[in-house]
Amino acid sequence: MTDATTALLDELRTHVGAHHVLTHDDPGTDLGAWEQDWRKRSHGRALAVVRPGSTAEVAAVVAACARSQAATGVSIVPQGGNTSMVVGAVPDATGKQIVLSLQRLNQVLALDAGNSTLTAQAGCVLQTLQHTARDAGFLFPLSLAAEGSCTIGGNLGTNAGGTQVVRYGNTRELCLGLEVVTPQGQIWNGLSGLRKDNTGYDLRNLLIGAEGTLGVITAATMKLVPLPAAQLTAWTAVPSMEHAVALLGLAHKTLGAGLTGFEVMGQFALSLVARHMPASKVPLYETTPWCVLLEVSDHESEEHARAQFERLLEAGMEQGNITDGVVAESLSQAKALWQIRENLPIAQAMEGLNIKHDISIPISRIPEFVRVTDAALAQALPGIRMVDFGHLGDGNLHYNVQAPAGEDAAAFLRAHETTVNTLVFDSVTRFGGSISAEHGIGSLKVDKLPGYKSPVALDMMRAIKRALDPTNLMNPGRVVRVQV
Ligand code: FAD
Ligand code: 2HG
Ligand code: ZN
Repeated sequence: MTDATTALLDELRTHVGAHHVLTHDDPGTDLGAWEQDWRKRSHGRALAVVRPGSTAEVAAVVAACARSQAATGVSIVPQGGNTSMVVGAVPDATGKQIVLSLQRLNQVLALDAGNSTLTAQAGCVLQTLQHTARDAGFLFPLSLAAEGSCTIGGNLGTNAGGTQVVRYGNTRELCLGLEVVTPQGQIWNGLSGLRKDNTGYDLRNLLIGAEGTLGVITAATMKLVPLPAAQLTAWTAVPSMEHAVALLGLAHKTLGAGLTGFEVMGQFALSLVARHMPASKVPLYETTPWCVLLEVSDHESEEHARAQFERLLEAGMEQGNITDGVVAESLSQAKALWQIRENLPIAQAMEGLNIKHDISIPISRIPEFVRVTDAALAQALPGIRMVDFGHLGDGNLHYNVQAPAGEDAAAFLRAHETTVNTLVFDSVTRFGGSISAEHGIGSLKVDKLPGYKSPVALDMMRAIKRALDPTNLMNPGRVVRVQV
């Protein structure tokens, strides 16, 4: 370690306290939890994991790193819950990156009932925001399977989607203000809670979805909505993706703004839950290619919601879009159905390493996309297994690929991941879609993006990155590569 690096680590200890600067040299310290990503796609080596306890400490850490960068070559990887799907929050292998963990900034700061807003520090776990809102009679509607460990800072960093976007929008739509530490270590307090503010460039929306490349989000003011009087869940069997899309149209018409979730799940994907989590009783999947999970929220009453749902299911059956279905009779039944859906990523991980896609396509074109792309993949790589599921209500599919049964998954990925990605992304492009609808670019897709994004858009992105972070201190090699 050079003198400059030793001096930097000493300075960081003075800012956050010695026991919040963790290094490999500390006896008995294992940094694996911060260095290994959730999907086990990358295990890097950090110079240190630094755990500030306040915004001022985050600013001091960033400023110290910025000052020493020329001498040390250090850079910063912001990390929340480390549930990134695209290797966005772990260090690379150089041993020169600081993991800036936001986990100690975990407080809800304020709930303004009159303004229907909640302000929380960036390291606050999503579930804490949900519970705090509920205790005050509100709903915080961001919902995803990682909600017990992902943080609001990470949700904002990735502009996370989840299972209620069809009604409430992505994280960006739920955010009214941010507090941010800039790459120079300055603090921007934009926690206004205002619903309207046209005083120039929208810095809040620029920082959201920037994956930690433009600054560190330290706190956020989020919108709350009234708690619905009732929420109901239905699980249906549908005979094809065409029918699933037709059912979505019918659900919009019948339920109006009440349609809160519309998730599609392929037979093979569900079979993985049944195999790896035998305690979950997966309904209907054995005899149908697709199941759809629907959620309605109602501001009148449970009876009203049930009547609407029954109307939808009857019409769906008459039109042949649904072949069978169940409406959850209790909250615990509804939870069990959602649990099956939310367990899909874990069941897929239990099946082995895999190739994930979080693509979006205009909804009307999804059936043809799936047919054409499934066929092309099957021809290119006979035996591969498609783990398809996702947020059909938002036109967002997790069009995932698992190695052929019995084949070594790591070897399959090494040999074929590029072929699979290229084939899928080319097809997405032909269908007018996006190669990432929710998980972001991270480092897994950073070298793919230039092939699928307009060069003009990429130039603007690089110009923004260079203007805000001219020395490439913040999460380099993520989203867009720049030369400094
Ligand atoms: P991390 O993984 O720690 O970080 C993610 C990115 O944000 C990184 O680039 C990181 O540098 C940056 N970042 C983190 N904190 C900050 C901060 N304070 N300031 C600036 N940048 C920051 N995503 C969806 O969109 N929809 C889903 O339905 C969904 N389901 C998931 C289910 C499972 C089981 C898992 C494991 C992941 C899922 N994800 C989903 C992916 C993941 O993006 C989200 O879980 C979440 O948004 C990441 O939050 P995190 O705190 O774990 O962030
Ligand atoms: C989900 O919708 C997440 O469950 C994860 O976005 C998707 O595992 C996946 O591919
Ligand atoms: Zn998703």
